[in-house]
Amino acid sequence: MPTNRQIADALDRLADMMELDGANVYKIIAHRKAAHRIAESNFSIEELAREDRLTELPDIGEKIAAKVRAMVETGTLAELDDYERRYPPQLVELQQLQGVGPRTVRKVWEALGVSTLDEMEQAAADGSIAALPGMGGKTAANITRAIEHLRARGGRIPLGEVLPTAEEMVAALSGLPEAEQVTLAGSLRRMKETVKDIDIVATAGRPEKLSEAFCKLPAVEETVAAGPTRCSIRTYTGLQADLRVVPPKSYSNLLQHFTGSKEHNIALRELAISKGLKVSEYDVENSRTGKVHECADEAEVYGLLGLDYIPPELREDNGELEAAAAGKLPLLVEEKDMRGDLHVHSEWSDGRASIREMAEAARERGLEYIVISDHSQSLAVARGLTPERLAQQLEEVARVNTELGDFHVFTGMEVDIKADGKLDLPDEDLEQLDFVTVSIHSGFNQEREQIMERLTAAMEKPFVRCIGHPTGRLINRRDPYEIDIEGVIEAAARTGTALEINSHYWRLDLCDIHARAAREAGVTLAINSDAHGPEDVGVLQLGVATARRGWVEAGNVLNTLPLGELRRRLSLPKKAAG
Ligand code: DGT
Ligand code: CA
Ligand code: ZN
Repeated sequence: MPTNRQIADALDRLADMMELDGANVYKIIAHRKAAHRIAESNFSIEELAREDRLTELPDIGEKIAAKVRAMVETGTLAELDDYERRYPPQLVELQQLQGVGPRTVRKVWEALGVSTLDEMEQAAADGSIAALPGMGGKTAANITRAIEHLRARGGRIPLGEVLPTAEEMVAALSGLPEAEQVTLAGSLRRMKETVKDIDIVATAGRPEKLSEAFCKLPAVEETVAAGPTRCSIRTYTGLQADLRVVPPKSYSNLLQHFTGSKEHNIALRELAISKGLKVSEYDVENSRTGKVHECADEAEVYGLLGLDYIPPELREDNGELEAAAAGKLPLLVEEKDMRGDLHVHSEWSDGRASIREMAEAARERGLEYIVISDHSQSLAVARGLTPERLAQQLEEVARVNTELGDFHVFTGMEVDIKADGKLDLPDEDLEQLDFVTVSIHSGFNQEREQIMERLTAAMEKPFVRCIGHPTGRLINRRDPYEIDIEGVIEAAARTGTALEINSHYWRLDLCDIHARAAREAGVTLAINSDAHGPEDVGVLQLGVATARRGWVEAGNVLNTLPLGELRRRLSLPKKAAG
């Protein structure tokens, strides 16, 4: 009875083994895609296999379907077993090391018999990897760092991969007649960039009914623990979700407790004790009189302690309690403050839709403007624009603007800062654009000084308005390039260049901490979608959440400006505008 997760894992492991073995790359990709499809499916793959309907799914061809069917019948994947007789299965774990390819893993295993993370760590430390032909000290150092990284990141999942499922669960439960209030809690409510699990808090007239319904949601693969007022399930995608159902009178205290963070709660409780109060997940108690107070809402919990209401995104024990006591919490930016999107791709480069389609989708979402910022020529894989094609694009933008009337498309570009530090198009081509964003898409492995020279030289240019995804990190996937973020923030403040908070769920770049530092330095931020299709344009939820976690107010964000004001800003030199 393999679960979706087990089937997907087996296919993924098979792909890993194929990589180790040097198999055809398209074959490997096909297995990975199928594994991904299965892992993302919210219904039983086993049932589908038994009904012989697997090929109805995208990404699953006849050959892979046959393997899955065999696995459902026999419980194992014969091809994987064959590979695992030839290579130690633990080698797969070593392939998860960032920047360590399968060829290296295989070579180190063949030469030194290294097959586990611990052995790899040892071999990198004692010089035996560095001594292998074609490897050297730099390879060994990379391996050491990659191991540290793998150990540190544990099993946390990017927020954007979990939020849709979590929101669907809350919506489904809220729709039940038994439900009164249902809310996300924990790190999801605080919109932390990675999360461990889904926490849901609810009140219901008949709690056991809600718990039952929870265990039967379509996304649920198995029930981990079930009781009338608390239960845990695991979804087909391998996520754990916990539900707590309490009587209405305890709801606000429980929500406050389960929203966390743990650090925030501990600090809050200490503060309470100093005021002769005791905060628990049930109520607030006066230690002297023993009188208990159940709060009607979270604001009351904070109010009893002499604090302003603290939005969930700030509850990390990073100074929010002091600010709330002093009445100095920021008025955080909200999604409804956003008036435009300054980083949008079209089919002119690697986007999937026309300029007009992107503009219309943005207008549907209530925005007033977008900047078309397609890639520049050196990004050949993305069909980046040459000066000639950029000139043609400008004509199309002008045409779209006359057609659209009440919505504005600004001209722009996401210009590559090439590895040698030069911008990808001549200044005279870029000067004519309304809004130029520059980004780094190559030379990731350069030394810090070189990367910083590239970025600061670009920021000195009067027409460069913004740095796109400033650190280049991909959550759980790729480290930032070597960047001195303080230096970038300082240069941005000095030159009046905006820094982007990219809302793509793998990026969230700048991250919350950097966004806060930028805001404190007086840097203007831009919260952008980096959309490549109409479904993504103006979708700024995660970027706004990241900004909020960085204490950012609407006034710190360039694209909260209404169209007329942004036009005026862009007509001024950027320092005066900044
Ligand atoms: P996660 O799941 O690692 O992404 O982060 P959280 O914050 O969702 O943590 P989780 O799920 O372990 O617990 C949910 C909330 O429950 C947490 O934010 C605060 C509260 N909580 C959990 N353990 C403790 C604790 O030991 N002390 C206090 N005061 N609160 C706790
Ligand atoms: Ca949690
Ligand atoms: Zn980019």
